Amino acid sequence: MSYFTPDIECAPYKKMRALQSERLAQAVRRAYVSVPHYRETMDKKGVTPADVRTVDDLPKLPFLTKDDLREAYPYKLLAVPKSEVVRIQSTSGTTGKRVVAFYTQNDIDKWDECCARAIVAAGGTRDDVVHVCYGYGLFTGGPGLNGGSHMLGSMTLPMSSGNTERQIQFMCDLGSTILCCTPSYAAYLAESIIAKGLRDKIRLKAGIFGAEAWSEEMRRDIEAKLGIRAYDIYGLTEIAGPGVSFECAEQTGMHVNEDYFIPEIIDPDTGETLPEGARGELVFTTIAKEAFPVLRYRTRDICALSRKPCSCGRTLVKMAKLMGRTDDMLIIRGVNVFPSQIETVLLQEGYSPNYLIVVDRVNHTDTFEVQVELTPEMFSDTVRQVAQQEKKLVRAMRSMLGISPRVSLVAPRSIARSEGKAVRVIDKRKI
Ligand code: DLL
Repeated sequence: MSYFTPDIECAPYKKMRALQSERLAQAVRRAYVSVPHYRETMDKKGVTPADVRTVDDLPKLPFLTKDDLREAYPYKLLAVPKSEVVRIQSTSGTTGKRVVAFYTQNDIDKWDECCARAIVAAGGTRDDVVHVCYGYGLFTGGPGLNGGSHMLGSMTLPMSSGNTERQIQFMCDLGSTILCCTPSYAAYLAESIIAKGLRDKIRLKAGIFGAEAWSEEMRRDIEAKLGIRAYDIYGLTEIAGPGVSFECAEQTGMHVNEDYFIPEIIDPDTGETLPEGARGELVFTTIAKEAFPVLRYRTRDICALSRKPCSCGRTLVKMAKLMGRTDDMLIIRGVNVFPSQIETVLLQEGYSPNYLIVVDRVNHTDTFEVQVELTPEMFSDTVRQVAQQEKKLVRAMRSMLGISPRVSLVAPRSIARSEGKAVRVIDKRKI
C-alpha cells in the first residue's frame, strides 16, 4: 500500500482528534480577530473563541451559509491582507453573486497536497501520465488536480475541458494513464473512444472523477468501457476545491483530509448534529486555511460519515457516495426525487447514463417526464417493442421513486453531452 502522508492518513483517531482540536481553536481565534462576520455572528450567539477548545465544542459555533458567502462578496471574508493572496477561484453559479475564495501560497500548497493524496490513493506514482480535463480557470477542478499531479511529480497534461477529438488523440499518443474529469464527461469519452475503435490504443488504468453526483452503476459502466478503476473525488470551491475527500482502492466512500477539514452531519431542518452513520447535510470547517477560513459551512450536500476500519489502512473518516444536494432534490407531486435514483434505474435496466428530467406544472398538477436514449441495439426495434421498453422503465422507476414518470425513449446520442458538470434537470415550474 502506498500513501502520500502516512503519518496523517493512517494516524490513530486520538492523535488526529488532538491535532484537529489544536488547529480548530487556533482557526476560530484567527477568524474571530480577522473577519468581522465571524465576530458578529459569534457575539450574537454568545460564543467566544475561548469556548471552542476541542472538536466537541464545534456545535457551539454558528453556521455559515451560501447566502452569507454571497453577501460577503468580494472581500468581506478575507482573513489576510490582500498582499498575501496569490490566487482566487470562484463558483460556477449562474444566478446572483458568485462566491470568490482566496488562497495564500500556503493554502495552495496544502490543497495540492490533498490532491496528491487523492492521486496516490488511486494508484498514481511519479511514473504516471495524468490527463486533466476538468476545466481550468475559475473552476477549481483543473488547477486542483494539476497541482496535485505536479506535487507528486507525475507528467501532467493540462488539457482542460472540451475538444474531445484532441483529448483522445493526446490520450493515445502520450499514453495517459490517469484520467481526471467529471464522470459524465468520462462516460462521453468512453463512448467516443469505443465509437472510433480506439479502445485498444488507450493506456488508462484509473480515473479520478467528481464534481457531480454519480451512481455505483455509472462507476461500473465507465470502468467496464475504459478498462480502468474509477475513483470518486469530492470538493467544493468554498472549502478548497477537489481533494477535500478522495477514494482509495476499497472504493467504498471518500476519506476526508481531516488534518485540514472537519466534517459534520446535521439534520437540515433542525441544524442538530447527527451521530456517525446518520444521513444528513454535510457541514465543513477548515482548520488550516489562512486566506479564507470557513467555519461550519452548510454545503447542502447529503451524505453520511463512517469510521469503519478501511482495508487501505487509512484512518481518515469516510464520506459515503453523495446522494445529491438538498437543492437538487425535486419535489414532484409531493414526492422527493433525486436525479441519482433515476440514473441508478437506467443503468440497472441496461441504458446509458444520458437522460434528461423535464418537470412542469399543467393545470396545477406536476408533470414529470424522463427522456432516455435508446441503446443502439434497440434503435431498430419496432414501435411496439419500444412502447414495451418504455412501460418496463416506467414500472422500474415507479418502484424506485414511488411515482411514475412519463418515459420518452429518444434516438441514441440525441441528448446533449456535457464537457463539465452534466445538466440533468429542466424544471419549468421555477421559470
Ligand atoms: O465541483 C470541485 C471539484 C472539482 C470536485 C473536481 C471534484 C472534482 P464546485 O463547482 O464549487 O466545486 O461544486 C461543489 O459539487 O457541493 C457537490 O454538490 C458537488 N460535488 C463535488 N464533488 C462531488 C462528488 C467542485 N464527488 C459541489 N460527488 C459540491 C457528488 C459532488 N457531488
